[in-house]
Amino acid sequence: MAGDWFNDSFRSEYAKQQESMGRFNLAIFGKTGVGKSTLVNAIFGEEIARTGIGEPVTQDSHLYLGRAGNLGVIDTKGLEVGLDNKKLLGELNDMVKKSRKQDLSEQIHVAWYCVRGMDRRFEQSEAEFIRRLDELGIPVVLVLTQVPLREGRYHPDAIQLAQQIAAMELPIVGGRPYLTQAMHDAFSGHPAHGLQDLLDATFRVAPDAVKGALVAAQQIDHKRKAQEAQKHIVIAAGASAAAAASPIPFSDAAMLVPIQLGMMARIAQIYKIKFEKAAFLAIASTTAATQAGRATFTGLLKLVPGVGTAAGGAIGAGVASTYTFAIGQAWAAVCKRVAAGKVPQVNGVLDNKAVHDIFMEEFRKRLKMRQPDEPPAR
Ligand SMILES: Nc1nc2c(ncn2[C@@H]2O[C@H](COP(=O)(O)OP(=O)(O)O)[C@@H](O)[C@H]2O)c(=O)[nH]1
Ligand SMILES: [Mg+2]
Repeated sequence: MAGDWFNDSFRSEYAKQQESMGRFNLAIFGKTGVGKSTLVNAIFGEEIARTGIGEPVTQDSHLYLGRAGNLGVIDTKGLEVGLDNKKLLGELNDMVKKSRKQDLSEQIHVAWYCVRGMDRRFEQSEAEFIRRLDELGIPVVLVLTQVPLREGRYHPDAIQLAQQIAAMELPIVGGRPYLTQAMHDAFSGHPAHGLQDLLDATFRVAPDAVKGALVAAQQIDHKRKAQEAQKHIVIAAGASAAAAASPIPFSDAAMLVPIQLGMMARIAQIYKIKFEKAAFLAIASTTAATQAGRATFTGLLKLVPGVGTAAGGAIGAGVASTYTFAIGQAWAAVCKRVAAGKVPQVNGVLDNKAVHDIFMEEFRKRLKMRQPDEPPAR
């Protein structure tokens, strides 16, 4: 089957990229009902909610790890912060110590400590819990949840609580609570608020090596996704230029394919597109599997200016990088549109032709642009 090489290669690149992105792990604390799960859903989407609370991190543990894609959420079940601090902190201590010997992707990177903004109470036992989290080396973002906002003003009770907490000089990110509302408030008609600030604070303290996973896992900051996609397009274009540093014969352009598939797999994951869907989209975009295999993928190469006229059909660094760059931009355009739900469907299935058109339009557009490393046309 013509499609087999494509599916197999793409699957392997997808797995490699998933592995290299790792997992961002968020621990979430606060009393039952303050809105922890709602907040996680608002920022990371429904997928994490569908996985349920997850698995206990060890046998008999009250800490549960739920995983979805590049995200891990550590939640508590059966113990309450404030009431069961000793037991809870004991279990956390065990988890942190054990995970220090493991990969960064197994560690807790950031904690959100949630307090309902209208509760008017923040107990000493909660402050103590936060200090202990800090001592365990976990950055704590303090979140006030369900804070009413009207005509640009927070509810005075929430402001008062925020000031009271800030005055305690706790080891919290930014030195103050983050005021949020995770849902559209049907009563005041006010939309959700404070989520981007909370996410930005989380980015500030997340380890660099898992920031990519955090970019992919969150679903409210589209700009960060676009920037992350650009970063990987530039990397892949550079790798393609290096591969063709001494010009390669046209027939060897297949050596660029793994670079391009890796880039496409990475971008798909930045936009939370699962393998099966990504493979379908990639085939629709490039028509790679509908014709005679690998050579078809490189068939797009014929559209790159300069290729047809190059002596002996050789591909140099400039052409290779332009080619990969244009594929990256075209693919990012497809992923972005799909993630936004803006690609037409036919009988509940994404429309092949529409996907191909989005890809080709962007691809051709990018080929017309001069690349930064290309000498001006004479
Ligand atoms: N209006 C409003 N309701 C919320 C908000 N966050 C949570 N809720 C509601 O509060 C209840 C408890 O939320 P949940 O996320 O399950 O709390 P958890 O126990 O801390 O995980 C649910 O009925 C939510 O719909 C919010 O930001 N605004
Ligand atoms: Mg919950």
